[in-house]
Amino acid sequence: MLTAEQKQFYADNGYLLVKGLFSREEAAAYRQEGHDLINRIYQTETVDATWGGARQISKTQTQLRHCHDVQFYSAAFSKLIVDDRLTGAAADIMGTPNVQLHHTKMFIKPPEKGSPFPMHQDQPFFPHDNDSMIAAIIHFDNAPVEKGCVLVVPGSHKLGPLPTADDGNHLPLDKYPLESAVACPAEPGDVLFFSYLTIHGSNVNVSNEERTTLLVQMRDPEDRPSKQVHLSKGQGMMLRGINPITSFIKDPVANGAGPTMGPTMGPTMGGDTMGGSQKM
Ligand SMILES: O=C(O)CCC(=O)C(=O)O
Repeated sequence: MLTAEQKQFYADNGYLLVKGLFSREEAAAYRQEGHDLINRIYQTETVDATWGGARQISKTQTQLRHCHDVQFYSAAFSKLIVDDRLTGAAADIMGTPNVQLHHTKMFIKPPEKGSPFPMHQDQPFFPHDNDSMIAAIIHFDNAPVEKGCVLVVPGSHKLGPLPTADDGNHLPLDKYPLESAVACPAEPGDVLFFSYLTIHGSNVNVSNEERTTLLVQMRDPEDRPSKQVHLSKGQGMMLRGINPITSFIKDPVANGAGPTMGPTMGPTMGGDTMGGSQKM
């Protein structure tokens, strides 16, 4: 799926932006599906998924709309997460034929006030024994710098887990300012892959358009959770290949599957300041 050059770039940098993995037409259709879903949810839910740490970055009041486990709300997303183009690239990056779902989450960063994410590693939220975990951020619309595209620190996946700030699971804001990272502007259909050890974050959406993305977190099924945290209903679903661990069927919780977090986890559970390992 990926070229030798792309694999080498990922190995060196801990991230890879794959241009046009999906067509613009596909991205537009998924965008519509995602916005329809969020509109259905937000008729009854008004939870803002903004992290506590984000409030320290932005002087203005920002907002973030989200939905976890989107494949439980629309079959279009079930098809998307098993798409060969996505899982083939993920398999190449992780160096395994087998790709297992950890969780999905869609974010819509509203225009002019879409919330930032302080720089962080995903590892502290769901540590695993072999660090195979990667994220794939699928862009459903344009994500230039002014829309708060994702920022990464190249090569930071080689540093291992880093100490987090006292008030949450993000990195200290003074040591890891958003300005110090490399921007990954993207177009509809582009997919950004990165390791759960790669330092990343994003800035406020100050444009006049929404930024819509779906993050799919994936792992090698043989890489076991070091802690039983950040469980979700769809966790453990095979997206590609097989699960060599057959005991999973008998003991799904031991392998990481658990109750769904729902579209929103409630205002006291969200973000990086809840004192636990859950995050939006
Ligand atoms: O979508 C973004 O801007 C960043 C999301 C992110 O860093 C995360 O969910 O870990």
